[in-house]
Amino acid sequence: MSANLAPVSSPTEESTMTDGFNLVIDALKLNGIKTIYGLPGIPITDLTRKAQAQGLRVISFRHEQNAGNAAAIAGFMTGQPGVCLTVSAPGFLNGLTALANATTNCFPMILISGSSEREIVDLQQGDYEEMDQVAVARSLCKAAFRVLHAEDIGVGIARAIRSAVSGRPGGVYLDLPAKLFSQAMDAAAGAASLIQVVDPAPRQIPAPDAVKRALDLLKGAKKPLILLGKGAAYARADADIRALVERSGIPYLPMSMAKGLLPDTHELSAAAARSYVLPEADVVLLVGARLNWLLSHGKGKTWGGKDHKAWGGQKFIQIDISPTEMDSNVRIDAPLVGDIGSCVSALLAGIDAKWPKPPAEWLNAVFDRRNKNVAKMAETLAKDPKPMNFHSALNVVRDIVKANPDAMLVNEGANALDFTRSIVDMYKPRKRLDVGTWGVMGIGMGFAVAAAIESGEPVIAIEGDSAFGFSGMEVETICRYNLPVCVVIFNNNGVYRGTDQNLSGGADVAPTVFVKDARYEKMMEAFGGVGVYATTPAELRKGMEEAIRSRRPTLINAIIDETAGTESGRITSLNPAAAAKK
Ligand code: OXT
Ligand code: ADP
Ligand code: MG
Repeated sequence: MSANLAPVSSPTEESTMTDGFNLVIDALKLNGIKTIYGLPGIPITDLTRKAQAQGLRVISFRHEQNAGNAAAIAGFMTGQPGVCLTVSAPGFLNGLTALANATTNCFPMILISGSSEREIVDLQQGDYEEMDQVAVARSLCKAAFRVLHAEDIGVGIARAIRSAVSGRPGGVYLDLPAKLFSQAMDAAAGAASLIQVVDPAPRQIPAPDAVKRALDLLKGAKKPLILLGKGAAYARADADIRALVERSGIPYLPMSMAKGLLPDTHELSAAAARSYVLPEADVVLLVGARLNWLLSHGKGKTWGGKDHKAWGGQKFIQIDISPTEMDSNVRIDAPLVGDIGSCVSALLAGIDAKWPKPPAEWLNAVFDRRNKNVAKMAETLAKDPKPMNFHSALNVVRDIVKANPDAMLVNEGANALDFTRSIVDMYKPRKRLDVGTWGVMGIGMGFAVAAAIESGEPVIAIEGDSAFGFSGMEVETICRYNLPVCVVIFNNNGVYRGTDQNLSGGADVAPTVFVKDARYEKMMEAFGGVGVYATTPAELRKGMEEAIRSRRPTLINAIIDETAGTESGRITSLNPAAAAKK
């Protein structure tokens, strides 16, 4: 939290008094919160007005889920909790998906929601937007609090901040009933009741014996591998993580949102040899990555196991702030519990010039495989098929990102997601924001808005046409705040493809198919932004270059071969029908 913002008690008309509205705003400002993402209405409309009047930036959305996603990713980008503000019951519920997603992804976020009268809600007497919101939220976030008295606002906000950012970060719910806002209290007592949180995310130093155990295991490895997850990106230990990789000389694999922690073009990157290194490695160091479905639970064929449940024989070292993450899927031989910054620097202290580099046989095998895959990919990218496909379009995006490494990249869809991840290299940490742990559609425009606001850099959002539809109305928000966002819709006329047939032979189109040749770019034009219709890589390139240059809100409708996608992209095997055949 910023330490230099003094409490700014903003008295009401009677200058010696303050109220709930002002205390909430003062408490947020005192703790360095600069932006509220939300959607106004009863009972928080005046809170948004007053917050704006008192210097907080209030970004107003068209749907709370998008505001919530914006707050969540702001939390990931800054390490401070992103704040989302919603109205009671339905607005709160709209924000709740984002809160749950933030918690699942370990993004620090606070959902603040107005609520109806406790006395009426608890007797279920049918208040306006009646709901016991704390009870509903509790199971979907790290912590849920309700503040009933103005003098407790400082404590409520302090507890929400600490809960969101300390230990494993996540989502927190803060319930503020309507009556609280108008409660008056003495201004001096109000100011004194606020808390500026000291050291909100305390370091957690790993135990020396745990560090030694990890180093011993790593040193003895014949085929070591480092796996970097989004926890490593969140930890902001960029220089030490790079030093760990480079000094140890161990190949590394970035998870999706860890791409760019080291540039994807780094000589030790094994990203293009993923299916080779996972089963082959003998010791794997996990840094802020969970052995969940995205890593096939650390076992099975992906890891060289003889069937889909069998252990592949790897030994694991896991760095994580959450002790109970250890052994969640397979045995963790060397748990290293602590914050990533402290753990990595402790490991580094044991990796000196005499540290044995991994055997050349292993390195050669990994880099041969990687170089072959990269060369094969280069051939595919050089083709110029008609109609344009995912590869030829992404060849353009890849160049644009290379030329603009500070730009933020937001990405969702199935094929539009998976191809972008493997084709578009990232060069800097925390630039790639995507569907994360849940593979959730709908993060696109909320993430894009927050990425622009929090970074000030141009934002490129690569969106499947289905994915875009979940948050598409926020193009108005992007235009309203004149944000430098370039949305590129990979339009293949549907979910995965545009070619499915109705199996009954009836008149309705298949469930995965959309209106053909939809003119999405006109949505952006409707609100004063730039719309581009692109059927070739050259048109796409021109549109993207102009968007980055002008910083004007732009939507490029990139027409992709409707036959090009595969069912569920790279995760076809998770479809029940496909899984049953395995
Ligand atoms: O090693 P191999 O040979 O295997 O090759 C790998 C790498 O080595 C190689 N590679 C490279 N080669 C050359 N050069 C370079 N630089 C390079 N880098 C890598 O490439 C391959 C792949 O590498 P990768 O990606 O690292 O490896 P892999 O095996 O794919 O990794 C496994 C995973 C699991 C880690 C990875 O696949 C992953 O992260 N997947 C995430 C998948 C995901 O989350 N998908 C989104 C959900 S799908 C589905 O649920 C959808 N829905 C339902 C729905 C959802 N999700 N949410 C809500 C709220 N409602 C409904 C919907 C509706 S998707 C969807 C919409 C889809 O339609 P759209 O129109 O939006 O999208 P389109 O499909 O485009 O039409
Ligand atoms: P990915 O999807 O990239 O594999 P995950 O979200 O599964 O990443 O894992 C991130 C992990 O990082 C979580 O288990 C979380 O507890 C951990 N984590 C987050 N921040 C820190 C930190 N500062 N120090 C240590 N561990 C962290
Ligand atoms: Mg599609």
